[in-house]
Amino acid sequence: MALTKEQFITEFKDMALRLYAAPIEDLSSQQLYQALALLTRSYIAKPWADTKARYDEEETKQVFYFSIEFLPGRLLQSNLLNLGILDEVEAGLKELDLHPDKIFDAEADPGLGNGGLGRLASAFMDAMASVGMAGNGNGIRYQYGLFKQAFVNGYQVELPDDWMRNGFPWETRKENRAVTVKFGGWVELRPSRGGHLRVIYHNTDDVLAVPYDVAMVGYHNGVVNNLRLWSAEAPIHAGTHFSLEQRERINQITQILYPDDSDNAGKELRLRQEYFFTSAGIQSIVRHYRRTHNSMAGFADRVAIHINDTHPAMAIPELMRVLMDDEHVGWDEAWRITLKVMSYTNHTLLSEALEVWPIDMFRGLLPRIYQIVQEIDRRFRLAFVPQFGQAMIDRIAPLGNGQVRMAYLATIGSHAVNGVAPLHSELLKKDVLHDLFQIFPERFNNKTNGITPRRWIQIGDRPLAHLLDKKIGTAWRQNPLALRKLHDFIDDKRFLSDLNATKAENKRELAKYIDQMVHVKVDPDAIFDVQIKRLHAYKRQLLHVLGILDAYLAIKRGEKRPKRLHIFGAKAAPSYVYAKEIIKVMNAVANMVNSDPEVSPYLQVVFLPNYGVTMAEKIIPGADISEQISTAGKEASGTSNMKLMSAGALTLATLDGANIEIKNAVGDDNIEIFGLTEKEIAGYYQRGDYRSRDFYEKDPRLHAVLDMLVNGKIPGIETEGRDIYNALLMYNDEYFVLADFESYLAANARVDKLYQQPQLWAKKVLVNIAESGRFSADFTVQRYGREIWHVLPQTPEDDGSDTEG
Ligand code: CR6
Repeated sequence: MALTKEQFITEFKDMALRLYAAPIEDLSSQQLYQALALLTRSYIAKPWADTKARYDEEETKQVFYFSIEFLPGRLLQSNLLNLGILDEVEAGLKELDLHPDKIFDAEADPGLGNGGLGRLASAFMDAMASVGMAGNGNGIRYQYGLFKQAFVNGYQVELPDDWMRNGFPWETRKENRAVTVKFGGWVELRPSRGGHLRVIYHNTDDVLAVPYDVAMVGYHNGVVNNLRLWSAEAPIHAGTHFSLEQRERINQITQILYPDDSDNAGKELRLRQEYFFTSAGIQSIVRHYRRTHNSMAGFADRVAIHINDTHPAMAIPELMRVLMDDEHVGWDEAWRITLKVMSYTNHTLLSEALEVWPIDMFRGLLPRIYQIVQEIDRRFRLAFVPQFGQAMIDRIAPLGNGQVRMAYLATIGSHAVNGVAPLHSELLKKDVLHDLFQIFPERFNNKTNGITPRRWIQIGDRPLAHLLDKKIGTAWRQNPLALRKLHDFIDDKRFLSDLNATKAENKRELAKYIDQMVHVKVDPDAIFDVQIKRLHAYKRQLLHVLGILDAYLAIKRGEKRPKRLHIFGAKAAPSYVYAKEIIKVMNAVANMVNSDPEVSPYLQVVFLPNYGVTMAEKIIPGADISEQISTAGKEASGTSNMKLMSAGALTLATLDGANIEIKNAVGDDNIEIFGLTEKEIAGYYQRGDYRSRDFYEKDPRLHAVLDMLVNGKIPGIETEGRDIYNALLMYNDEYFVLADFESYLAANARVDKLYQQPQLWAKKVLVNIAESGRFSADFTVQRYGREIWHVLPQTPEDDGSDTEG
């Protein structure tokens, strides 16, 4: 859109006055933010309505991305950027003597997700709008987002995240689009006079699902898509009164986000949440379709529904229910439509994260859905037992072991199933979904995750963005593959030193931020070594900590090393005891290191509390090293690896998840790889001959750092140090930390050496930035669009990627 600075100033003052009956000089940052957000929203309203009208008029096939998590990050800057008016607005604010950053910082970050999975969903929303795809989100409007993390005496404490306290100016309540979701009770099936089945519900608990829509603004293309978040309310039936307790129970459904990452929270409330937003989404999609069509026959040509992990897998029986019970479609036709509409992404190989529900709970809460799952199960067995045998079908049928097995249900009811990086997609076929792959090989495919460089570079890393504009023009802002032009300057000494200077500037900014956050003065000339992601044993923050302890001991012995600053950001699931013990140890190590005057000139450690999207925007531009050190075969993809690479950090990595593709993209010389491969680890499992104690006994450096966990040298970790020590030595180190220790140290030593050669380092930075474009989520959603959702032409344009597995 076009907007001059002068126009903006007039309209902004006007908006502020209307809202607060006061001149802007009298307003708080929060009030200025609200006024600016509302003004921005007013610019979005028309293209939002127009986009919707156009989709309806042209009968565009629409994608609905069902996800129990979204992590959109702050929206003000991103919306201004995508509208094409960020520069004008910032110039206008400055002319009014206001600080744009102060206003942007007043925005709450909606933490409606745990980690990578939720952030991916939001990256896809931004990408779909930006490539002009008709893509809508469907999720939950949690009253409280992921907990706010604080450290008390080094321990994680969880505080409520009251993110809507000041309201959420980007949402629009659509109470006229509410639907009713039914729980519990019992169902009666009765043949009706017309010959079809009549389903009569008795004694159900009804919940009103009220949608709140959030605009998803495309980048410079006038497209505005919709993210629909559902809120649970008591229905307004004439004659029915709800007690306070009943209301409380209903409101609870959308009150909190389950804070579990890579773990299955098998709780009835979670099941309620899942059915709630899934049923509401399906009902509203079908209702919208039926407004302009008098049968469901063409539904699958107009609608694609994507199941982001299994939390919305109930979309399959729910669509069957609506098709059969409400629309009177027969089973076979309903199943044909459902298969064509549904597709599913798996995000994990960890068995503890695969969702299963006890049949009793499932049947009690969702009697009609259970009947349909039973029928899916029955027909599946009937169809495939003859060819594949009872034993195999028993293993993978939707119902088994007294459970409803969601990953199997999702695979059986979708026409496409994908993993999120080539290794992960291969392992799905080999392990977790192996038997189903035998039956439905054509459904399996890979779609490597992506990120949105608009947020991470254009907004998050302004100094780099400007340097790029100056050197290679602005084409990369529209098409990140244009970053490859940087290769032309690999020998341009001036540019290489500009790259280093840009990083140095970002590191000074980050140092200030760290000081504000945790009151530690860090040296901006140190190597900034970053690990930011959820705390999980398989991600091996612990390996990183053991590396720090080794450096500590070396410095104590008088060894000189280039200075390193280790930066951590990580939340642990509140019930994940081991992860919280690791956090305590990390904080204790940070304290010990930072307060030791012999050590801190060479080594510092900061653990920033409450990591989230907004904090990531501050950390990533200042990173020199990106630690991606999960046990090979455990990290499905990772996405912080892609973000950090695009900011020119060098990846220190195991051959896991998308690290492998990063390596293929930048070449072996521009990444530091270490550790066991997935195959080697599988070998240990098969033979059963991993003995962590052997590594402890034969490696004196390892011996020394492990002893530090229990010998009192690190103050305050008596219990935690002992538990971790035992996990590594007595319980045989499930994640192969000890096996990878030596090669991890060697890789770190190579990094230290490299960093001594600034020009060589800058070349590696350059290659990483240059090759990061392929990981843009714009390309990822286009691949989904062509190959899974069939909303884009089938002819693949060359996006220059070799990421298909
Ligand atoms: N925890 C994977 O572990 C992947 C994201 C997004 C995860 C991670 O490797 O990048 O999904 N899995 O695909 C789940 O959440 C189940 C994650 O974020």
